[in-house]
This record gives sequence, C-alpha cells and structure tokens, in this order.
Amino acid sequence: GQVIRLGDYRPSDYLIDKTDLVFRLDPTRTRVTAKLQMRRRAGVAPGTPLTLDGDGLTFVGARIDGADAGDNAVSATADALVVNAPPASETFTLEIETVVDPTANTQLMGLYRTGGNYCTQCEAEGFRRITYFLDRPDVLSVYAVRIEADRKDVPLLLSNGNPVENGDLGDGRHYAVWHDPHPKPSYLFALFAGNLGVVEDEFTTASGRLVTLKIYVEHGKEPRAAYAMDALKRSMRWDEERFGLEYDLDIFQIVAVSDFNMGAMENKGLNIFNDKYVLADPRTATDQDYASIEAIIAHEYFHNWTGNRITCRDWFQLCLKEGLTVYRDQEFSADMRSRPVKRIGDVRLLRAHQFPEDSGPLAHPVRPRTYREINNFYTATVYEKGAEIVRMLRTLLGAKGFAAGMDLYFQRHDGEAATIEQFLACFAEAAQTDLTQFALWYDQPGTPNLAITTRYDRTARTFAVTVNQSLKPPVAGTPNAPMVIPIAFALAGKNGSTLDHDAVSGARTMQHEGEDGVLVITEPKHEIVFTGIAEEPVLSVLRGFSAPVTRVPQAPTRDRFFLARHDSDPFSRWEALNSLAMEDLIKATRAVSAGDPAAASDALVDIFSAVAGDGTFDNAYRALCLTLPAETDIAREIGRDIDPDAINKARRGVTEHLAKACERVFARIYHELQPRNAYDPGAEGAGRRALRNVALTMLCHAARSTDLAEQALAEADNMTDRAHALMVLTHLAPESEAAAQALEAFRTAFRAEPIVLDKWFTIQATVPRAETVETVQALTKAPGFSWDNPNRLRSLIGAFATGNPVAFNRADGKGYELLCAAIRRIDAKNPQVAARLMTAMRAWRNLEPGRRQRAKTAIESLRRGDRVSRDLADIIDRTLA
Ligand code: DPP
Ligand code: ZN
Repeated sequence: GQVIRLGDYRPSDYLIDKTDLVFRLDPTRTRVTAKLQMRRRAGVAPGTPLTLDGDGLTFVGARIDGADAGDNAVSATADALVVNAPPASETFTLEIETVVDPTANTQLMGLYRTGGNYCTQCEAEGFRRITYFLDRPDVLSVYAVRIEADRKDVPLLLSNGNPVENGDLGDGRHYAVWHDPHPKPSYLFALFAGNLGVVEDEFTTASGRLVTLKIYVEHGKEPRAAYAMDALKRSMRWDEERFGLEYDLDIFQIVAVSDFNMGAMENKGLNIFNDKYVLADPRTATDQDYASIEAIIAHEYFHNWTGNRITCRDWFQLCLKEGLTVYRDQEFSADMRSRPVKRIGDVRLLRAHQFPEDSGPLAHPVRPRTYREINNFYTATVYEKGAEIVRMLRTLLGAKGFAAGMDLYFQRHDGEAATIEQFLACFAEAAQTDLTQFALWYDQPGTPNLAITTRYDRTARTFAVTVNQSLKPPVAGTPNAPMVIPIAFALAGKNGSTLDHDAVSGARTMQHEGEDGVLVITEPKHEIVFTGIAEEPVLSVLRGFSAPVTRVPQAPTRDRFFLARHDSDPFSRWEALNSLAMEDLIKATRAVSAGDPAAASDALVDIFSAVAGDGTFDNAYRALCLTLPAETDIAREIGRDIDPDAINKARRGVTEHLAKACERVFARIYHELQPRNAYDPGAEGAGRRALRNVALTMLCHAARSTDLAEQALAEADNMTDRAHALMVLTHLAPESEAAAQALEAFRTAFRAEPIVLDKWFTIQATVPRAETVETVQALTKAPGFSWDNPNRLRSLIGAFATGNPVAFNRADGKGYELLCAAIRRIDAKNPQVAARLMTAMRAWRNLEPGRRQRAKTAIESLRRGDRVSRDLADIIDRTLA
C-alpha cells in the first residue's frame, strides 16, 4: 500500500461550498445523486484537473454546470473520478450519480444495512464509498440531504442538521429533506433510515434555546434508553458549566444500531451508536456498562465542539479531536462519580493498552508522521496518551491558564480545520509560555522513564532529589530528546501531612492555587534541593499520575509501604499498594518457574488486610485497592521471556494466600454490603457492588469452593451481580455441573438479547485453562454467534485473545492458530475489525522462545494467505518488522 506522509500535506485545489445529496434507497441498488457546488481555491490555475476520491463505486454519470459531461471531460473508475479540464470559472457545479449496494457492504463503512435498516459510517474515509468527493477533513461543506424510501419498511428518514420537509411520493414511497447549516467535513455526514422506536426529551441551553432530544432504539427497547438520555442531558449541562459550550442546532439525535465497527460516531446532530453503548437496564447491564454508556454519550456529545465545530486539518491531527475529547469525557465522569476512582481506572487502561503499544512494534507518535491505513490509527496512543498530554497541559498551566487557552482555541478556530500547532499556540499565547519542548509529546513515540533518588541531610535540613529522564526509542531511529515532564509532588511528613519547605533549586517548580506543587523536568538530569526541611520526608511523586511515564527503579520498598498507608493523594496511595502487590507477584512468578509455591509477603498481607478492613475508604476505591494486577499487567512488567502459565499460577497462589489471610474481613464486607435498596446505577451503589464482588471472589478463593458464588447467582437481582457470580463460578470450577447449569440458564434467559449474550461468550472465552481453545472453537458454532457482527467477534474472539493469556498462549500454539484462522475469515468481510483483532499479537516478541516461534509462524502464514486486506497487511507488516 501507498504511504501517506504528514510532510506532503497540501491544501485542496478545489473546495465544495455546498453539497446536495439525494438518496433513492434500495436494499441492493441505492442511487445517490450528489450536486456539488465547486470552488477553485484562490491562486490555483484555472483548468487545473480535479480528482475526487471514490472507493468501490459504480459510476452512472456526471454533469458539469448542468450539461452532460462526456468521457473526455470526466473519467471515472471505482476509486476515483477525474475532471480533466474543469471550467475556468471560479465556481461551477458538478453533479454525479452513483449506485451502491448497501446489502453487500459487509465492511460497515459507507452506506450499509443493519437489522433491515440503512445506516452510514463515514469516519475516516467511508464517504467515498457513497459518492465521489473531496473526502478529506479540511474540505468543509454545507449539506442538504433528501432521502427517498419505501414508507412501510422505512418510515424513519434521518440525516444531519434540522428537518426541512417531508412528504409522499406515491407508489408507497415517501421522502424527507434535512439541512445542516454548519459546514462540515464529509466524515461527519450521516444517514439513517429504517424502522425504530424513539424516546424523546428536551433540553434548554444556558442561553434559553430549546433543543429536542431523540434517541432511537429497537421497538420495545425504549425504556432501556432512559439512562443514555439522562447522561446526554447531564453532558450538555456540564459542557456549558465547565467549558462554556452550548449546543447549536434545534435537534440532537442518537440512533442505536447493532452492527457497528466502533463504539459510536459523532456525526453532526445525528450520532450513531453501537447499541451496546445506549441500552441499559438493571436486568441486562452491569455497572461497568452504565459507566461506559455515560462516558461515550458524553464523548460523542463533546465532539460537537472538539471535533465538529473545530475539526482536524488532516488525519495526522486525529489526536487534536480525540485526545482532547477523551480528556473532556474523563473529566465529566470524574465529576459525575469519584475522581480518584476514575483516575485509577483510566491509568490502569492506559498501562494495559497504551504502554504496550508504545513499547512494541506498533508504536507511533501521538501525532503520527506516516500511515498506510488511517483506520489503524484509532489507537490507545492517539486517544489515551493524547488525553494525557492535554491533562499535562492543564497541570502545567493551572486551571486558569488552561481555561484561557481553551477559550482562545474556541474563539480563534471555530469553524476551521486545525492542527496541533494551532492548538498549542492558543495555550502558549493565553498563558504566555513557551511550549516548543512540550510539543515533543506529540512527536516522540515511547514511554519516558524516570529514575528518582532522594537524600535527606539532617544537619543542613536539606532534601535532595535527583531525577533522570530517559526515553528508549521503541522503533529504531525514532527521536528521544528530553521532554517536559510535570511531576506533581509532596514531601510527606510522619503522618502523611505535607511538609513545608523554604526554597527549591535545580528545577522550575510551580504551585497553582489549590493544587499540588509541580516539579517541571526538562533536562536529562536534575539535582533538585529543598531547603528548610525539618524532618526526614518521604517523597510522593507523580501524584494523580501527572505524566504518562514509567518509574524504574521504583521508590524504596520502605517508602512505598509508608505511602500506601499515609499518602494524602488517593491515586498515589493506590499506586504504592499496587506496585507492592506487583513486586510480590513477580517474585511469585519466579518462584513458580523454579518449582516453588507462590506466596505473598507478610508485609503485603498486613497492608492488604489493613486496606480491606478500613471503612474510611470509599467502597469503589477499596475495591480497586484490593484487586491484584491482572496477568497481562504482570506480563508487561516482566517484559521478556514471558511464560503465561507461570504468571497465572503465581497470581492464583498469591490471591489464595491473601484471601485466606483476610478471610474474616472479606466475610464481614460481604455480609455488611448486602443490597438494601433497589438497584441504582449511580456511583454509590456501584461502589458497594464492586467491593462486595471483590469479597465474593476472595471468599471463593479462600474456601477453594464456589458455593458462595452459586448462592450469589441465585440471589442476584441485577446483571452486575449476576455476571460477576457467573464469571467466578465458571472460572473457578469450569468442569462443574453447577457452572454448566448456570451458563445454560443464562443463555436461555438472554438468547434473544445479543448484547447480553456477549457476556456469556466472554465469560467462557476467558476461562483461564488450556481447554478454552476448544471451547472457543465450539462457541463459534453456538446459536447466537455470528461472524458478521463486530460485537460478537469482540466478545468471543477478542476476549479470548486479549483477556485469556493462558489459553491464547497455549504452549502448542493452537491459540494463535485459532486467532489467525478467525482473522483470515473476518478479513474477507470486515478488514477494520480483522486488523484490530490482529493487534492482540503485537507483544509476540516478549514471549518465551517456544511460544515466540509459534506465534511468529502463525502470523507469517496468515500474511502469506491470498487477499489480505490493506488494513490487516499494515498491522501484520508492522508487527513482524
Ligand atoms: N467515533 C469515534 C470516536 O468518537 C471516532 N471519532 O472516538
Ligand atoms: Zn472520539
């Protein structure tokens, strides 16, 4: 495939001021007429040829300024339309007719069918699968859309913007016209047509405008959209209060569909969602589902300003909208729930997904410089690390400086397609600071490491802190200049209270009102000295995870035990505890490899039981503290020659040891936290359930029995408890009759509810034992599984490959073979999903030699297959490079 380079960016020679689309919907032969008001950009020579993008299109005809364009004037292939000699006038109209087959569209990009309905997905380059266009984000156009369809089967005709008119066409057909006054790039175009139920509400903006809100879901599922509607209204209010941003159309619509490659899509005024992120009620959705719905509804809504009104100049700038919008949705969820709990969850995700990406063969800068397939860059690095960069800006500039920069950004670039440079310039100007070095965060791949040592001088009353930063280029030849690293810190005295100091030398420090002090690291090495320190402090650093870095070596064990008990920052306290648990898990893994039993240290047992029994903590926070790092976390920490079996045994051994040692505390928690009130998806109730379910898991480990899980399953009156108990039962006693019966009961109860049945697939796909390879194979033939639906594929194949280290990495390589065979099959229909599943193999080089070789063989033989898509080839080639 062809490589696209950031350095090659040129503005388009032609622009499209207005786009009039007519869709005559038909299941297999939909006719699309596009009337484009073209304008030659100033300075471009008259008659310069015009090339429009296409992808798999059937060309019918074209007219220029109302006259038929002959073969000499226009040449069209499936993938491009060239106007060889456009009119010399500055503006002209170009009318194009194409035919597309929505039923045959299994890629789910462009116009496709889902559940008998018509749906579009255009980001990044799906619009060119509908008509020929300048399908690039810096071409902004005003759209008017007319949709015609059969009235009986397709009563609902939706597109972006405001409804203009609708009516009857005779012959059982009808039409509707939509107009979106806001110029937008083609990737934000949307059409939905079909038959769905609707939930309606309204919202009055801060300035008093009334907005109609509609969420469309399958008939009969309307009650399950209530939480999404509530989350939408809270998002709209929050964006006004926190960022001063109001909604800008008379109507905001969300459509939930069952076949969708992503989580959701922020099309202007008409968001299209994977129904898994809309539908929820206590019977079918877990607390995690509710939290995801809240976050994604907010994320897509927030895109209206960060993404839609200010979009990206080109796809290299994807993080401009995604990193910023993730930061915004993280802040929203933090405000709606517990801030520390949200932060810990986000950091765990960052470490689980972004850190490995950033240290492996798929590493890329937050703003990539080249790509072969842009679909493969909707990554944890662009999204999550992109959000961390925005968070660091906020830390460096303080609340006021950050707000001033955001305000300037909205004021200056509203209506434009912008770049990272323009974004940063707003903060540099508003806060009067130089962000040149800071900008390296966008350009240098890899996770910087900090090595930090301290020395207290009692006589001089000084505390010296040495900080070394380093960046190992993840890909040979990538740059690794020193970065700007904000280290939020505190010097903790005896009880964890923050000690004062007189002066600091050796690094710039900042102290924004009401926030932690920040050491600003800019050099490879800083020797920082605090004076006037009355007692020996313990250094608490990277509070709130103030920068996306690693810290090797860790702080001295003694300090971490102190911080795990006393740090006044809840994140850092969790971090200390987590790193101590990790240390024991790694020791236990070595022990297992040497044929010894796995155990936790006495000190870990002590602190673990102290946290378990500490009722002053918030329940959700306590649940996080008592959750040991996952097997994949341990593998990442070990880094090389990984033996997943040893890690699994070690983690199980440490878990059992801790569970037995704290059995009484867990029993108390389990009984004290019995549900008292009806299910409420809010943070309070979710926290109670989270802690109680941790206790349940531990009690089953302690007793080496699943009796309690069986009992919990029988008593569960909501999906959170039900799915958790089923998971514990199935994972701890996969051979048992009880597990078999419980799985069957679950399947029967939810056989007609695919997104609920997905939990059933995932629980079975993640049973940590070798035989799961065969189970997964069998489940691909189970009723309810489908090779065509992305949610099914992710919940079975994806969960197996990313959530089951033991079975996926089975020593005989059968797990890799299963994944590669599945990917081959999926790739023929949906390359985007196939390529995403392939990223599960990115860490193959870190495995022990036997598995490494088997993994490599499986990847190579997949690559040799015929007709590998560009998406998949791109991932495989980088994975093997
Ligand atoms: N819909 C995806 C998101 O919101 C891509 N824009 O992140
Ligand atoms: Zn997004």
